[in-house]
Amino acid sequence: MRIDVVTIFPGYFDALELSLLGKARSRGLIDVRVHDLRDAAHDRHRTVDGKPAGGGAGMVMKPEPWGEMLDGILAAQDAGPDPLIIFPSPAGEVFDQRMARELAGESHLVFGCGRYEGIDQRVFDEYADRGRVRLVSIGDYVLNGGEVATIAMIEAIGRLLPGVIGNPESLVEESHEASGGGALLEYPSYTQPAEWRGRAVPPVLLSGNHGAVAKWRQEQRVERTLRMRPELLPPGLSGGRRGR
Ligand code: 6GU
Repeated sequence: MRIDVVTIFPGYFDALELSLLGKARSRGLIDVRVHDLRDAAHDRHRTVDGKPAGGGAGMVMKPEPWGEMLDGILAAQDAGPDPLIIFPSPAGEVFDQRMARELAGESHLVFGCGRYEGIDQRVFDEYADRGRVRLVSIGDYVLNGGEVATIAMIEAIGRLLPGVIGNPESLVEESHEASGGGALLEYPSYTQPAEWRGRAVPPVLLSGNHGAVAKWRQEQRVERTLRMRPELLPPGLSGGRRGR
């Protein structure tokens, strides 16, 4: 998968060189390129923002640097056949595991990270007319810009790409993955020692009874989901307690 990121803070994306994603990049599974928006701002101060038309607080990102940068990325010889441009925005559709899976099927993603009060609306309109654009939020809270949201999305998407995670089995049982028995939260995990500070590993996990372990884990998933995220429970697993 090819990923381009446009930002005025390229340093945020140094984090993508770490851990699994860093390994996936060095193995050529993900090709991430980070572009400094200011490289497309040509005045003496490399200005990327201006006062909001109509007045009001804060600053808005100017359209010209965005146009030059995105045109360059889309015109590159090695651009994907039908790139998807994602603008992280608290005003967008909410990112979840389903969207991560959907985006993991794309061949070329372009993330446009806005700062200040946002990007001039004409940038969205221009690229929506010319191709595919999505505004995506990572949750109902406000960040200072799209960078941290983009890192979260790249990590969620990247780990779903074939070959990135050594053991694909570890993907199926985790929280929010429907293939592991409904979109339930993950069960609690334990390792050695069998007792720590007077706290024992649940005996069933040391019983060697695989059926009993599977049953216990499923019960834990349902119980946890009911307690933490009742709205995720499929009807039938809730014991009729949904919304009560
Ligand atoms: Cl994608 N951007 C910003 N600035 N804030 C957010 C967000 C995105 N998602 C949640 N809050």
